[in-house]
Amino acid sequence: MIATPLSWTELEALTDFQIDRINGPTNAQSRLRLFGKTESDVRVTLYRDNHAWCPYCQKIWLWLEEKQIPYRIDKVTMFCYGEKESWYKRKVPSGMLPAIELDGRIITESDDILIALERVFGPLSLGMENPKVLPLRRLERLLFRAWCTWLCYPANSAKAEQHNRNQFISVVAQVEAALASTPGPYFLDEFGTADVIFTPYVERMNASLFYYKGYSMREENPRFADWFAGMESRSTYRGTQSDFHTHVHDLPPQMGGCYENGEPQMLLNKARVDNGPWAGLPDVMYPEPETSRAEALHRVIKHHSNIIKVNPADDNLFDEALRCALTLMMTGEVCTPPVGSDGALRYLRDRVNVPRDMSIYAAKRFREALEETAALVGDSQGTPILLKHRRDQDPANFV
Ligand SMILES: N[C@@H](CCC(=O)N[C@@H](CS)C(=O)NCC(=O)O)C(=O)O
Repeated sequence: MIATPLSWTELEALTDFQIDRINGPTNAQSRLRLFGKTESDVRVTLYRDNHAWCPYCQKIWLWLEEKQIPYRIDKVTMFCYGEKESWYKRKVPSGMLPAIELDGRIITESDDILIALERVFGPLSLGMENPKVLPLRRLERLLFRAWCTWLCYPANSAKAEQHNRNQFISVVAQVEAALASTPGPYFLDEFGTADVIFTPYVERMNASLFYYKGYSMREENPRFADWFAGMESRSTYRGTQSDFHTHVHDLPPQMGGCYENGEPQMLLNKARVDNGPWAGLPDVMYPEPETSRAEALHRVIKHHSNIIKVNPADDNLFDEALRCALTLMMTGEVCTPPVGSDGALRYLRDRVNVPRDMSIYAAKRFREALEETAALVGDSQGTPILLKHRRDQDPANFV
């Protein structure tokens, strides 16, 4: 028997996913975080990007979550996704993110923000200017520069590519040595500021080098592997964590380009990140929560009319195709979507953004269901993801 897709009402009955956005676990959708305190305790507003992409914002976000400081979140559009809000330009004329408002005072520059927050709320373990943290902050910048040199500039010969790779790997060895000098998984004896500082770019390095260079930072470096596992044991980090697919397609417009090396392992990794299977990729290693499918369904139902509206395909055709994918994800029943919907399903598969839309395992389940459903009717791909800007993801379409 050929299954017919469930209706939106029937699908809605299959998820009871909900989290407490104010006092519950870290998540990208919150606008207010209280950690059991009251609104009158809020002294901080964090201005961060709508896409939960900005690495400097992730640093402040993670710090506030770890310290459990009550705060508000106001989301702002980054230039490459759409129009910057005029209210934000009045507050921060450069439009740069992140910024915070602390007791009515605007502060920009992520390091200055952390120092200002430490002065009011105390450091997260050892602070930004502690003599044990300062050399680690310098090491993080060294790693960042070696990564940019390898990833973001075209190497004009195999020798130059090898040189850039060796240079990056020699800095990674220094970071491995720093991690090995403490008994636990973190940079210092206990989790703290140094780990927060390394997190955003190490996550982006792990993704981008896997995809563009065939190099698996997490799998090839045992101390980094332990550090990632330590980070993934924290619900704060899990709430901010992105996946390989999101990072590798968000980075090029932000970094001014990412350059593939064309090596066999790179080509395999690229195909896997783009087309799946997404389960088992080294972007996440903690066990999958039981709620991942229910979370994906809940998030898609909430935004389904805008998801259908922005999709290049005919609305009715895509509505049915999307319900086929969701039916498969929730019930295992295979529903053949309308002929011609394969490109539309893959368009969405390529635009699920983690953690903005849903958490990492939910996105893997959803991408998988979209791909399996698309494959029933063809191999058309969606409109390619742009390299210069991502206005296909303009948050204005989802208000
Ligand atoms: N040095 C700054 C860098 C911040 C930065 O580069 N922010 C980027 C996003 S990652 C930005 O706001 N760009 C403007 C935009 O894209 O709208 C800091 O540490 O806060």
